[in-house]
Amino acid sequence: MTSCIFCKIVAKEMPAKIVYEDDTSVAFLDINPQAPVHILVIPRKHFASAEETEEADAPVIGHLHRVAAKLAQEFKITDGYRIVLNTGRGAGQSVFHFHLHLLGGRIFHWPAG
Ligand code: DGP
Repeated sequence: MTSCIFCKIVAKEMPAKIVYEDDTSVAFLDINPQAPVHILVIPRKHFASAEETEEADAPVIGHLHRVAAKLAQEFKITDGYRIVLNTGRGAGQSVFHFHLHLLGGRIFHWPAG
């Protein structure tokens, strides 16, 4: 999708601090970190949000979670980390290309705000 900033990061048309990439996913540091470790894990394929996913996307979504878990080990935040999937403006989604937030390195409270 040409107007999508995350598609531009995937295509390397926009800079980002990429920490991992493979055939289906790209992970990079969030530009506005909310924790000492704040990484976005996204699919190369564009879908706007969880609301737009189809059954065929399930393996990709599962893979993103595996990537997040591996990055949690690499970034040494396995004491306690949070994977967040904001879906829709009411939940704070501001970029409409599916992405997992991987947050760690601080204490998290529950329920989330
Ligand atoms: P959300 O609000 O759940 O849609 O999260 C979008 C996140 O994306 C937000 O934490 C800030 C981050 N972000 C927005 N634009 C850019 C960008 O151009 N580069 C990077 N690295 N992160 C971005």
